[in-house]
Amino acid sequence: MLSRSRRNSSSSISTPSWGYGNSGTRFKTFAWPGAARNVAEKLADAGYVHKLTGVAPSVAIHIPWDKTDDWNAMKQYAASQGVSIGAVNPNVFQDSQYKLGSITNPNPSVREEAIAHMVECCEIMEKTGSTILSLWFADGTNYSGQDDIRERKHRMESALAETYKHLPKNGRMLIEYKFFEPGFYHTDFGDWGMAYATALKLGDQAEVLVDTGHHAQGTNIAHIVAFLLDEKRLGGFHFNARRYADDDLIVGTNNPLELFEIFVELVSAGDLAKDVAYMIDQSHNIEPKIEAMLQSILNCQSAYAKALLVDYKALGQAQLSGDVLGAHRILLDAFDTDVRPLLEQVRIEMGLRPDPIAAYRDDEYAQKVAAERGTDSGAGGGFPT
Ligand code: RM4
Ligand code: MN
Ligand code: MN
Repeated sequence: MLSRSRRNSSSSISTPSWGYGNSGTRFKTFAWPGAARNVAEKLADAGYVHKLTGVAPSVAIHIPWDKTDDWNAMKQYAASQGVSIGAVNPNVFQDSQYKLGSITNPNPSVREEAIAHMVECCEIMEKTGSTILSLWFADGTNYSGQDDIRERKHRMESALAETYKHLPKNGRMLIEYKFFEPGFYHTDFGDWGMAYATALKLGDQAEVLVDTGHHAQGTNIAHIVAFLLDEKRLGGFHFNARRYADDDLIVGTNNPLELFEIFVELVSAGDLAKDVAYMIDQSHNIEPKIEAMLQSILNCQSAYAKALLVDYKALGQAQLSGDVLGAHRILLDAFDTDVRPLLEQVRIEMGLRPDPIAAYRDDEYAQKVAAERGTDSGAGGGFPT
């Protein structure tokens, strides 16, 4: 995501359609003037973000939030906005029948519905040219004894095996995990190990997706990343920042060092990281949506650029000689470098404005869409008032 000259997956990052619309907490959704109201507006905003940054050429979609009856038209429209359709995310958590789970539900007919939806998403991949089926399940329980955990595991494995058969030839299934919420006793994919073990059973097209917001306090995510890279099962990321829970804040804002450490693992793994899909998974509550997305991309670029500056040769020598703090300082030297001038230079070479946020603030896009789209009165959300 640094420059055109490094054209592999690390040169780009995907933005989520849901990050452009109104979203909030369970207390309140504050409507943002000009927030995208439908998938066309989301794609237009994503196209604008790509125009300013040059590194966000695809948009992840969530089904049914972004459902259309003419996928070809959506694909064409996305192309007209300068973007393509990225990961397809099935939604098996919002319908009433999913109260006790989707693919792990004790009721076989609910499981069938969930599988049918995922198969439909595989078809959407074919129609839109997407290569990623991105799976996250709200499945879990709230109380010990509520359901048979091993039975649920079997149900989940058989549902994913069925879905796997429908992946497009070049398609990948990325399995996301989360240690809590909405299930609080257990979640069926509680950590990376469960996602990894399942991916191994399914086959080469199944990999693990690391959402940076889905770990317990203090978890070393860089370690998980290194392990999965080495096992060739790191499929991709959902970037965001967390302080307490699954906060979905702007990535890199509250723990830039952690983000840098993750990128160090990716850069030092070389070709092992070449197919990793970089995606943002954020929903913005009080922030301007487009500006939040721009800031997220910039923060990822900074972390990546700093990771590229690490003197890996010297690092290896320090490690072998047991120079604990010397090795650590080699990382800090890179982390403490101001990479903004370098990134500005890269953007100028790409024909872009050096500072995408300044460009956005000087431009009239935000005012234009606010005037056209208005402030959505339906964005109440939260507890009923
Ligand atoms: C989950 C998870 C998924 C996202 C949903 C909306 O916490 O991060 O990736 O699709 O939220
Ligand atoms: Mn996620
Ligand atoms: Mn999440």
